[in-house]
Parts: sequence; structure tokens; C-alpha cells
Amino acid sequence: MTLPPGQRAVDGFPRFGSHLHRPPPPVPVDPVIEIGGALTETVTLTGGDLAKLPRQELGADFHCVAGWSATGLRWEGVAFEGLYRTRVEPLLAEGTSISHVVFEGFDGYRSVVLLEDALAEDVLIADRLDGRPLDGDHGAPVRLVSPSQYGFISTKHLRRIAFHTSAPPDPDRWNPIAAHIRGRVWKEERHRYLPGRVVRPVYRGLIRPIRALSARGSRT
Ligand SMILES: Nc1nc2c(c(=O)[nH]1)N[C@H]1C(S)=C(S)[C@@H](COP(=O)(O)O)O[C@H]1N2
Ligand SMILES: [Mo]
Repeated sequence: MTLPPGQRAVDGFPRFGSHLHRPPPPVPVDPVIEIGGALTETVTLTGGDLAKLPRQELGADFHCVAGWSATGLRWEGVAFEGLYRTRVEPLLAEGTSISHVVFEGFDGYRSVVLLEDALAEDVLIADRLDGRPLDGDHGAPVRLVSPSQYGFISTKHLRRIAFHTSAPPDPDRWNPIAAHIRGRVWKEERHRYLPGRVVRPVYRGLIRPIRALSARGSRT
């Protein structure tokens, strides 16, 4: 098994979000995903709508920017590309060209993804992991999964997907340790300004404490 540069396999699949001390957000009784942004109208996507799209299975490793990789995960859900072609493209006004997609979770977490990256064939809106519905730790009710990019791209607990025609306002613009816009794991795009290999040792020291914190904020 080969891992991307600077990654190490860990046992299992730790919950590893950025609000680790907090439990996962509660799942609404009737969860919907709001689809909005530069579209002719805002629509909501129910579980039933998602169920009508073709299902896809994806076997993949999951890579956190901190350097751990969970290996051999099996995701199920719908391909983001299918969702985009069938539910979003029909809502584009003539001449509108989407460049960025913002994924937002029920906990307020956001990731900004280039449309080009989101349309890759291994990008899913996932509702099952390893044969079971997603649990709170890993993104219930549904999450984005883009295994060719670092984990920070893969927003859990999806509540809204917004489509933009240019880069949305960026709170991290002047942040020296801002995450990389694309975060492609095989190119080791961990950070925007710092080369991946430089930050590896810093992260490595953090994995253990983060994991401990994560266990405390976890559902179980
Ligand atoms: N909603 C939400 N999604 C999130 C996060 C988060 O804190 N909240 N953390 C991100 C980060 S930094 C990583 S590494 C992965 C971790 O996924 P996991 O908790 O399923 O291991 O989720 C990403 N998606
Ligand atoms: Mo992460």
C-alpha cells in the first residue's frame, strides 16, 4: 500500500474535525441540503431527492493534513458530478460559469472547493461508511468525501452547498498558515504558503494530542 508523501497509516478512523472538543451537531428530523449561490433559484434537496440520483460506491483512503491516513474505507452515496449535472446546471442562467463551491456543515464548518476539483470522479456526497449509515463522528446525515484532497475539504454534516462565479471572500487571505486552496494529497498541497514537507514534523507532534481531544468530543 502506498500513501501520499508525508502520510502515515493509523488504526481505525479517528474523528478529526476542527471542533473536536464539541460533540457532533444534532441531525435534524428531516434534514435537507440547501443548494444556493449564483443560481436562478435556491432549492432544497431532501433525502428523497438524493435517493433518486444514481448511487456510487467508493473504496478509498482518507488523508488528514496533519499526516494521518485512515486506510481502506468504503463510502456510499451519490457522485457530486451527477448532482451537479442534474440538479445544479439546470439552475444556471445563460452565461453563468461556476468556479468555486462552498460546502457548509450544521456545525458552521465550511470548505471552499474549485468546481474542477469537486467534479472529479471520486467526489461523493456520502451517506454510508463501511456498510452503515454515517454516524455523528463521521458526518451524519451526509458529508462530502473527496479522498484525493486533504480531509479539511470533506465537509461533514452538510447543510448547504453554494455555487460561486469567483472566489468567495476569504477570511484566511492573510493567514500565514492558511490551508491550501486545492489540498491535493499527491502534490502535498497542505498549506498555501509553506511547503508541505516543512510542516510535516510540526503536525506529526500534534496527532496524538488531537486524537485524545477528539476521543473526548466524540459521540461514544
Ligand atoms: N462539518 C465539519 N466537517 C469537517 C470538519 C469539521 O470540523 N466540521 N473537519 C474537517 C477536517 S479538518 C477533517 S481532517 C475531516 C475529518 O473527518 P473525520 O472526522 O470523519 O475523520 O473532516 C473535515 N470536515
Ligand atoms: Mo483535518
